[in-house]
Amino acid sequence: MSFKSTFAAVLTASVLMTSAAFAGGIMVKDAYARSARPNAPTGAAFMMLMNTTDTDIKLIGVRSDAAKRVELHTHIEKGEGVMQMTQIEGGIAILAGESHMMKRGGDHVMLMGLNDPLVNGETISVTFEFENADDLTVEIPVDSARKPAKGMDH
Ligand SMILES: [Cu+2]
Repeated sequence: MSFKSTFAAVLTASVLMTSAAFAGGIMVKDAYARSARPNAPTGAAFMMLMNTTDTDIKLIGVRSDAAKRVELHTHIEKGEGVMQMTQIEGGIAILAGESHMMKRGGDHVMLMGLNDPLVNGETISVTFEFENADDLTVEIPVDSARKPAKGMDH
């Protein structure tokens, strides 16, 4: 990805999220969604969740019209380098003043039964539900070509 398009994506994301971020105390940064291949029935979304408050906040769920089922997933090591996806039980704690990365090979938002295939350049709307903060809806750009920050692919 070129510097120019990266900059544009970051700019778009920050403009979209500025107002929501202060409402709920959670800021979502650098979000993107992708499918492993075109027309795949599933996809995933990745982002950084920043807790801008001085109280721990727990992410307890996600929902989206983009897919029939939306879940918080993580990867667990099954031994011998084999990773398996599993649904996260009990939510994800985002500690006061800290951030939590939802990234490839780690925690992620799983989109199962996509209503439409994810198309690069389009956006999907994802709502994050917190135990002790307002819901936060984020427009997440689709970028299936994006390389993982590091580590394994989804
Ligand atoms: Cu998953």
